[in-house]
Amino acid sequence: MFCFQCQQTAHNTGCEGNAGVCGKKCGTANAQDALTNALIGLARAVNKKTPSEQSDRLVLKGLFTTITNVNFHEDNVRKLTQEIQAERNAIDASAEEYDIRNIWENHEDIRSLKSLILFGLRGMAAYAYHALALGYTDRDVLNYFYEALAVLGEPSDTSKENFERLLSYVLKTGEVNYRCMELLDKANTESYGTPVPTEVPLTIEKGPFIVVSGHDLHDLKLLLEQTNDTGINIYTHSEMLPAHGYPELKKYPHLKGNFGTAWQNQQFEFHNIPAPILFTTNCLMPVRQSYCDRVFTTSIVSYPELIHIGEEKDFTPVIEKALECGGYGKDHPMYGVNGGNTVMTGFAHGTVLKEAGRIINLVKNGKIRHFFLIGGCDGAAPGRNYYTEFAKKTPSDTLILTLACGKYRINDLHLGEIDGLPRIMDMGQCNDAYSAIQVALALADAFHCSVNELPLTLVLSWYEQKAVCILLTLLYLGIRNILLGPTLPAFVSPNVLEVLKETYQLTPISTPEADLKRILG
Ligand code: SF4
Ligand code: SF3
Repeated sequence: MFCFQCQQTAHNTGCEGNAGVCGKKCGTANAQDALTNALIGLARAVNKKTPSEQSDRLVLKGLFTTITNVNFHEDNVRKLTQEIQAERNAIDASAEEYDIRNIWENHEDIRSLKSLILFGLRGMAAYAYHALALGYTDRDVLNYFYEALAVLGEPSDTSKENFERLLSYVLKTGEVNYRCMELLDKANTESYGTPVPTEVPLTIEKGPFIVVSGHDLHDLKLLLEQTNDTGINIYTHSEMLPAHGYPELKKYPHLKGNFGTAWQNQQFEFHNIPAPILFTTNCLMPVRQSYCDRVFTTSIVSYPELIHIGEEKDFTPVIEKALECGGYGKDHPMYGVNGGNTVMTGFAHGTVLKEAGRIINLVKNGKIRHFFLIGGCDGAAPGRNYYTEFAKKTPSDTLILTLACGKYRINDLHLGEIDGLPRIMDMGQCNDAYSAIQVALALADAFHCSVNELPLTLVLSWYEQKAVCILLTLLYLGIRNILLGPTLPAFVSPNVLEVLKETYQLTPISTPEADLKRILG
């Protein structure tokens, strides 16, 4: 096997041998490569024809399946590959597959640029899939998957023209992902309303409950409906936390609070948990003995021997397990990583921009000196303490916007308020980077300047491939001076890094003190 798509890749070079750091086994990794080969075959078959709904769905499922911590089930990956091959044969059996090893073994710059495109497509497919689950699609977004997959399968030499062409596809992936995040924002807010600021308890009330993890709001909504009046409470986990801000989800009184912190802590937070856990997307870790009989998967997530809830979304097995486990005998307080017992969410662009006038005045009269967007994925790397320390050291006249599961490093800190606005405002899941962009654009408009001239710094943490597509969107939008950590991607070659540094001043994090000093002058 060879895989180097995520931040925790072995030695920051690549996972090889019998299994990856994430627990993905060699057989599954090779099956995912074969799946990607088949997707390129399908893209070649479609080649400018109008694809069927079935092709679109298979492309999204296929790419989503290969995201880190989504699918550990070799047989299911192979079954999906066969479906993709059958679809290709039905369209154009002469279209050939591609061998992804041609990318892994290519010149490091070609490998780097094609990896940026491929991993960006994987992240974007997840967002397109969530939008599709709510009935929202965008033909241009869908078409781009075929176009870019076909580009991955083109022979590549190391000429300057080819470097430039692939680089243009890297940025185009960011451009299309912007549209895709916009689509998902529309799908989420039209389906569930504009998020409103909401305080979320971290205490688990006594009695039966279900923990829901991942990003899929549609799955959560269906589970809330099916558990109505059953006496079972529902708790979000990890990236599901922002669900509490949506009016159409928060109206369910049994959506009670949030369980635990970010994904990398699940193996000890789920130890002996008296309740089932439903994974709707990443990040699932290899399950431990003390709770493996309680983990359920749905949608694209899959793991050998766990019960999978199929497309009919009948959650009866999860509900029965919740009643069987019974929950805690009395209220069970839990705490964030800094010891807090509640967290806030719901500051999406619709809500923040309602306060735009007030925020602009606070900037003009010097009460807000700087904005930080501390966003991205959490993970196990020790260097990720940087983000907690950074937030703690920000001066009291600065505002922090958060996104994605990296927020768990800081979301239980109480850093006070500026004129009634909490200093930490959570904008939502990783895909809600769209919200942050809308706020930045509105501020730039109000101050008649570019986003790069705003008193705003993006301090990003990355782990999996959704973070890749978001980074590409920010680069496409021309946003400079982004701080990135905890390490730089193994798939960014020195030459490609040079371009990113030169053109966008993309900067690796150093220490919170040094970075803050430089930013705030
Ligand atoms: Fe390694 Fe990350 Fe790939 Fe898992 S997803 S095999 S940890 S690079
Ligand atoms: Fe987290 Fe896995 Fe990326 Fe959506 S849940 S941000 S890591």
